[in-house]
Amino acid sequence: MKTQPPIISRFHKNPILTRKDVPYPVTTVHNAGIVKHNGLYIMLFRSHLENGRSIIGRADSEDGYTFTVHPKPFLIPSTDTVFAEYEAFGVEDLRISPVENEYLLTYSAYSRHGVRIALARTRDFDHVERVGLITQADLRNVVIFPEKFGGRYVRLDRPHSEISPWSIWVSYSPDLVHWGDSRVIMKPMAYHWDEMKIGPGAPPFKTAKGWLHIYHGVFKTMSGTVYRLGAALHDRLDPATIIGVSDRWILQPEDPWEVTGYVPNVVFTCGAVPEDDGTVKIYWGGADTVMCAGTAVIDDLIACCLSDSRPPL
Ligand code: BMA
Repeated sequence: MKTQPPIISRFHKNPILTRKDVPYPVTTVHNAGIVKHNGLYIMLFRSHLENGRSIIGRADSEDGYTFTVHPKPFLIPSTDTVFAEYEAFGVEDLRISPVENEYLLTYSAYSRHGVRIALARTRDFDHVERVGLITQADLRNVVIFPEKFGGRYVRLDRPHSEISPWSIWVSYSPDLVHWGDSRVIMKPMAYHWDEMKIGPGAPPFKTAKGWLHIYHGVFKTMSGTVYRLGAALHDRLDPATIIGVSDRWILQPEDPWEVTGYVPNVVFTCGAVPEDDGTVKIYWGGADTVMCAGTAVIDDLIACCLSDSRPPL
């Protein structure tokens, strides 16, 4: 049988960013949130320090591929108030959601109490204000929809329990601080490429057919796990309703810097930028070590979700 053509075309000069591009000492550059702000691509990437803890750096680009890293990190563990207690072991995997006139930043905050999600806001990427710690332990991978629904913010999150491992849930908030009305909307599928766990990836973006969400799915093999990317389409008016989930993955580790690195066999996304020409630039960390980019035609991703679909639950 002929294999299907790739949905995502990798940029020919991947990886687009490595630790060698960073002017302060780090051991990795990966899992970056990204957005286009006033025509400039702003990437907020995660780096491991030599003590094994993570911070967030900033890199800017005019074309979405060639990035220049700022001389100083963008976000390091807070030394203030309650955030200091819960960010003490590092900040990781930041996502950027444009909502109304600001950008909401969600990231994993690690401490001796576990991992939880912190939320910050910015309008210009120069001034950042921490808003709150918006989950208990142990949750990671929260993405906020770029629009409010019925006056409320909506997020996808990822609780885990032995009974229902690592699934995607939806929660709502009137004020970004208090979240509730939570329910599960998508689960890993048994004996499938995402059977071990799934988690929110890039903040969803709006298309003519619904909100497109690029998520990650994990498969456990005899020699470790494989992280791949998949696509799900959510209803335009009710994002808790999933219209279709692509049965096949849209990206898997293949390039040497995705297959080998700090954590082998990982492609992990925290950001995608839809363009006016009907394509989307997708960014992913390769093997928790470098940043990579690729493009896809948005209609192709939608087609995967609608015509080659598997049940979300
Ligand atoms: C997940 C997170 C990600 C990481 C991935 C692969 O659990 O820690 O940050 O990219 O594992 O190591």
